[in-house]
Amino acid sequence: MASPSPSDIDRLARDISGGNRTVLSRAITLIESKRADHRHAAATLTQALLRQTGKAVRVGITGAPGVGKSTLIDALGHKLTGQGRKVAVLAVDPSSRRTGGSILADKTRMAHLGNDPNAFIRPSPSSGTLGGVAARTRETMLLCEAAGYDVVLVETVGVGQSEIAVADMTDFFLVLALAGAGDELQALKKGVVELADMIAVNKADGDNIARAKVAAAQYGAALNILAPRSPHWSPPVVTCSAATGEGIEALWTHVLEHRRRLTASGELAARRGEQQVKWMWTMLEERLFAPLRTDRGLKAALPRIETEVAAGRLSPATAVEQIAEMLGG
Ligand SMILES: Nc1nc2c(ncn2[C@@H]2O[C@H](COP(=O)(O)OP(=O)(O)OP(=O)(O)O)[C@@H](O)[C@H]2O)c(=O)[nH]1
Ligand SMILES: [Mg+2]
Repeated sequence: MASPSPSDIDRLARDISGGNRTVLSRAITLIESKRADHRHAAATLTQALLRQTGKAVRVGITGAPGVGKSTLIDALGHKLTGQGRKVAVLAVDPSSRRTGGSILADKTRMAHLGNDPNAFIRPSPSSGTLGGVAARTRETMLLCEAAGYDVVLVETVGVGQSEIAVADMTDFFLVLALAGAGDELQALKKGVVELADMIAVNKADGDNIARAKVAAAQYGAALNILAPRSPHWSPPVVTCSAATGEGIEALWTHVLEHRRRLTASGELAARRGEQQVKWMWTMLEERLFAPLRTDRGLKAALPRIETEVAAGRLSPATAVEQIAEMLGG
């Protein structure tokens, strides 16, 4: 892609505000680019659109692989577009878990939304550090808001730190769980539950309904002993079936009620302000650390320096001096 001129960026901004999906996709590619001139153009673009952002209901959705996140997003998203909403679906998946074909995989799993003119599905940026991938997704979310999407659903698999990044870019964090197999305790151990604004035990259909209800009761008991994330909200535990659609409407009602309460108390605005500052630091760190990952000389020298430090031949302080010198000060 050529380097966009200021007038190109003006045009991009106008077309995005007008809801042009092709241009939105192109602008996201700009955001995901590693080229410095693209980064600069992307930053100018998001700044130009900033006033038109922030209006969406931002929901993060996590849960173990296969718990039904994509299926739930498809069912919920379809319901919402049916109510006249415009829904953007994004993902944060920095692992190489998905290679090639990921768009296809997600679009096939999202049979309804994949063909819905009021839905926009964009898979996770595919490479980079978690901080970098998540920052790109957050900027993409802003562009989608400027393009008129008023619900943004961000999927992330619950196996690492990516849940925290997604909780930090959304207003409501939904943890999906399953009944049985000690899953309840695992989720608790990983600390994901502390971030949850709601837990939904999915696949509550067929023979599984009773077991799902038992699991929900266990989660409820576990949540009771944790300090809630907000003084204005006790995270509910519900059961649902993304496959049959049972419980999906109720789930959304909780999201809206949460929003009503946190808006009234001023907590939503405060949370978003804190998130913005946090992202500034994440992106700054990302930028300052970039030479460590890209500079050839440094990349070659770092393993040796590490070995020397580990062996006690080089003090960490001297190592830092050496690295800083190579970084140019
Ligand atoms: N019975 C039943 N099956 C479901 C339900 N939701 C999802 N599934 C099935 O579970 C499997 C995994 O669903 P996905 O929606 O792809 O799960 P995911 O959490 O997005 O998975 P990853 O993206 O790989 O982490 C698919 O075969 C779905 O059809 C449900 O509510 N009930
Ligand atoms: Mg999925």
